[in-house]
Amino acid sequence: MAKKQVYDASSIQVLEGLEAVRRRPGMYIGSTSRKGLNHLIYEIVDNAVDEHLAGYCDHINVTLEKDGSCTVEDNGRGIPVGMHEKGVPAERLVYTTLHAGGKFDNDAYKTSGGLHGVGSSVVNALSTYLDVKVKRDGAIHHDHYARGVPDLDLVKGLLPVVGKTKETGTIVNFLPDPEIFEVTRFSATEVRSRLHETAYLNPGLTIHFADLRGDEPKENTYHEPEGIVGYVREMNKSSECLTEPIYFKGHDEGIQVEVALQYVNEFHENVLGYCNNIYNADGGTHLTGFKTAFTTVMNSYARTIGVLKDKDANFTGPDIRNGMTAVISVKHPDPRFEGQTKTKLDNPDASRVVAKIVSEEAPHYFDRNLDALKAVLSCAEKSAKIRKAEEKTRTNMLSKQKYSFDTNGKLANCISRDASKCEIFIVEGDSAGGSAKTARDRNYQAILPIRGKILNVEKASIDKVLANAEIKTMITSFGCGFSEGYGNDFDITKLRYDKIIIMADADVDGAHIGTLLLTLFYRYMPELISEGHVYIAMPPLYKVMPAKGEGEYLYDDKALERYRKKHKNSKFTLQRYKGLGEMDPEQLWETTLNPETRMLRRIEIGDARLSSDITEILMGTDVPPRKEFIYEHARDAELDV
Ligand code: 0RA
Repeated sequence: MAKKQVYDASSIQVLEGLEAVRRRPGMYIGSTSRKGLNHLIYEIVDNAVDEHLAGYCDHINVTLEKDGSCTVEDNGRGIPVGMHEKGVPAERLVYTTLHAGGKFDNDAYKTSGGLHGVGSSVVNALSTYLDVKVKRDGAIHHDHYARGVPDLDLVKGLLPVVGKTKETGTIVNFLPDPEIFEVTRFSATEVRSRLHETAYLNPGLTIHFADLRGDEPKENTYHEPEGIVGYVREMNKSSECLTEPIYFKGHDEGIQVEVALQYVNEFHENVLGYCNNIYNADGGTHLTGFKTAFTTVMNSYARTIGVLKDKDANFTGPDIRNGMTAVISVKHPDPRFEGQTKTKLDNPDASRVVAKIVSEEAPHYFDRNLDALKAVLSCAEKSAKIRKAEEKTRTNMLSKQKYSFDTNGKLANCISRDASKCEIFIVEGDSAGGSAKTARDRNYQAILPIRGKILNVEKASIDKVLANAEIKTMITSFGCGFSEGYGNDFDITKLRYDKIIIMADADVDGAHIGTLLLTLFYRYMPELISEGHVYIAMPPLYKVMPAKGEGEYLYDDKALERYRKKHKNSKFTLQRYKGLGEMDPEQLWETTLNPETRMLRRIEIGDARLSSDITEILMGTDVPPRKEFIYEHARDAELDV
C-alpha cells in the first residue's frame, strides 16, 4: 500500500512550478498544437544528445509506441539516481524542477559540456504519465510520474531497483496529456526530419527511429559521419551542383564554428544557422558574421581576378549568395536569444568569431580551388544582371498594375473590403471556378480560377516568375507585393484576404497544383504561410444519409470504413462526390465553401529546413513519400469554425 506523500515547502514549490507549466504550456513549448506536441520528443532527445556531447553516449533510440506514447532510450551514463542534498534522488529533481538557467549546481548532476537540457520537467508536467528507467551501477532503477507528480514509493529514500544490468543508459517513456494538447498524435514525418537533422549536426551519433503505430512497423537509422557537409549535400541532392561542398571550421573566444556551403544552379539562397545544435529560424549574429565576411572576401576576389572593374559597384550580399546552400553551426558556452521565441541568436561575439574564421579560412579554400571561385562569382554576376533588369521591370510592373486589380479579368472579387472577414479561393480549372463563383457568399468570398499548372518557381528565375500571368494576378489580388533575394517589397499588412484557400481536386494533379502554389508562396510571400493565412480546402469524398438523424460528410476511405463498422445494423444512403468540377454549385457550397460545414487544413510550415524537406517530398519524383505527406497531414486536419 502506497504511503501518503508528505509535502514539505520544497515539494510544494515543485508542484506550483509544474502547475504553472500546465496552466500556460505555450510559454514553455511554444504551442499546444502538433508542433508543441512533437516538441516534447525533442526536449527529451536533446537531453540524450547533450549526454553525447559530454562524450558518453553514441546511440539514441526513439520509438513511437502503438499506445500513442513515445520512448527515448540512450546509452549514456544514466541520469544520476543518488541522494541529492535536497533529500530526494537526483533523478526526481531532473523531472520535477523547472530550472531556468539549466545548470545544476550540484556535483551529482554536472556534465563536462555543461549543456544538459532543461526541458525534462516540462515534458513531465504535460504528460499523463512519464516512466523512467535508469541503468547505472549494475542496476535498473525505476521511477514513475502522473501529470508531473511522482507516484512510486522510495525505498530508504532511493528509487526502487527492478533488475540487474551491466549496461548504462536512460529510458524515458511518456504519454502526452490530451487535457493539454489539441492533438496527441505525433507526426512521424516531422520527428524523422528533426532526428535526421540531429544526426547531421552530431556526426558521431547514431539515432534509430521506429514508428510502431501502423499495421507494420516503420524504422529508420540516421548516422551521418560527414556531418554538416552531408547535410548540405542532402539538401542539394536533387539540384544541379556547381561546386563541391566547401567546409571550414575554427574556434576563438571559446566559440566553435563550423561552416559547410555549396552552390547550385538555382536562383535562391538557403542559409541555415544553428547554435548548440538548435536551429535558429530567424538566424542571428552567427549568420550576420558569416554573410558580411563572405561578401567582403568574394568582392575582393572579384576585383583581383577582374570580374569587377574599377568602375563597377560591389556585388550585394544576396548576389554573392545566389545559389548558395549553407549550414553555419556554432557552439557557444552562453547563448543568448532575441525575443520570446528563441529563434534568433543575439551574442555579438558569435558574429565577430564567425566573421574572423570565414575571412581566414575562405581564402585558404578559394586560393586553391579556382574553379569553385569562378563558379561562385559567375552566380553573383548572373544575379547582379537580373537584379538590375528586375529593378526596372518591377517598377514598371507594379506601377502599371497598381490600380488594375485583376489583370486577366478572371478574379471574381468579394464586396467587403474588410480584410479580416474576406477569403480568396484559388480554384483549379475553369469549370470548378464557374461553379464556385455561383455558389459563393459574394460578400466575403472571392474566387480566382487558375488554369492548368502554374510555373514551377523552384526551378525558374525571378523574371520568368513575374512574367507568368497567373502569378501576376495572384500577387496583385493579394495586394502585398512579393519578396525575393534582391529586396523585400512584401507588406503583409496590405493583405486583402484573411484566408487564402487553395481548392484543388484530391488527386495527383490537385496535389501537384497545391504544391506549386505552396512553393510560390513559400519562396516569394513566406509570411502568408508563417502568419497562418494559407489553407487547403478539403472537399469530402462521401456524404452518408442515415434513415434517421443528420447526414455526415466523410473525408476519406478510412472514415467510410469506420462509419460502416459503427453503423453495421442501420440503413444509410451513400453519396460519392467526384472531382470539384463535377459538383453543382449547391454541393460545392455545402462541402467546400460554407464556413459552417467545410473542412480546411491550415498550412503550417514550422521553419525553413523542414519546408525545404516538404517541398522536396512533394516535388520529388518518388511517389510514396509524397503520398505519405498528404495522408499524414490530411488526417490531422481540424474543422475550421
Ligand atoms: C548529469 C550527470 C550524469 C549524467 C547525466 C547528467 C545524464 C542526463 C541525461 C538525460 C538523458 N539521458 C541522460 N544521461 C545522462 C552522470 C554523472 C556521473 O555518472 O557521474
